[in-house]
Amino acid sequence: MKPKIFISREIFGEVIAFLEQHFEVESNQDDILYEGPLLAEKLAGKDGALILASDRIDEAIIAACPNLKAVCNIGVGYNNIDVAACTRVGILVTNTPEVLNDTTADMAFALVLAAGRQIARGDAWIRQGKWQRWRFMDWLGPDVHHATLGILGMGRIGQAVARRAAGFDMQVIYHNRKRLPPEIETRCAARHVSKDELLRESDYLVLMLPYSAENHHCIGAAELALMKPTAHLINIARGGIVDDAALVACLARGGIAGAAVDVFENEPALHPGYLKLDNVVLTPHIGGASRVTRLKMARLAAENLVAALNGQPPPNLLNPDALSNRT
Ligand code: 8YV
Repeated sequence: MKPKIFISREIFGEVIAFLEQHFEVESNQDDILYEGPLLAEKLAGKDGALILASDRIDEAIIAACPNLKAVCNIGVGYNNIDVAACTRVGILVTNTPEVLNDTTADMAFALVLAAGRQIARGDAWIRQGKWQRWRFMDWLGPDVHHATLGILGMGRIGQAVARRAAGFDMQVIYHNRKRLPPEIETRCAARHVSKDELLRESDYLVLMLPYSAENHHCIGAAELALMKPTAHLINIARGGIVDDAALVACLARGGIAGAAVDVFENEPALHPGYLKLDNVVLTPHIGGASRVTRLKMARLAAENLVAALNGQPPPNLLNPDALSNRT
């Protein structure tokens, strides 16, 4: 008998077809968001799950689904999964690193340019019928070239952002818990600085760090107060890293010049203050959303699930300790 799996949200048909070669598949192609007990009901009796960032795998779900052996996330960030609880009961957890690096770095740069060069604001202004005559002295904003790009969280995506900055002759500074080896710093032309220095010096500060309890609100009122009034903040990492209420208040009083935000606390709900501001560019968590990349992510997650349920080590196993806790 084939193992049973649940695919939690709508994904590519070709990936479902691949999984059907290996498993008995129940798939939610109506894209209903199952939460808490409803998700537990769907996962009960399943051996594996292919899930997205919107699906929360917590202690209660784990306790309700004793057959579950593998949870494979389509996404590099996995703060939606209680990995420690999975490890304790031998559930293998995987993610999809690397395949989205360049797409997400492209988006980070798009947001740097959109925020600095007032692209969304200009677009909205034209659509509102406000463009009556062209004026030489209108729309005078900052440059991107030769500005200082700060990167908080210099993992694989942060490094890809840094490499793009070379094309704009930017100075790149970064802060990371662990300083990068010199050869990577050279390749990225990036200088390690303290978090305070990063906040003080950056003209464009890109957040690229994973969410964890430790990183919750790591950009709040105190950190924003250190930034230049001419600076722009770009959050493409995870909601919750920025205190949205503090950012809204700071943008409203001109504490920093602008922001671009792709990820929000409690998304898709967002702080209502964002909608009243014209110095923030808002996008709906689309950092990795190119067709090719999303397909690569879904395929990689599916390959992880096939390996995990066939007794092979999945390529992107996050909790190797779970292997020895399997019953
Ligand atoms: C994904 C992301 O599309 O990979 C991540 O961590 O934030 C996104 O690019 C999302 O997680 C889908 O589950």
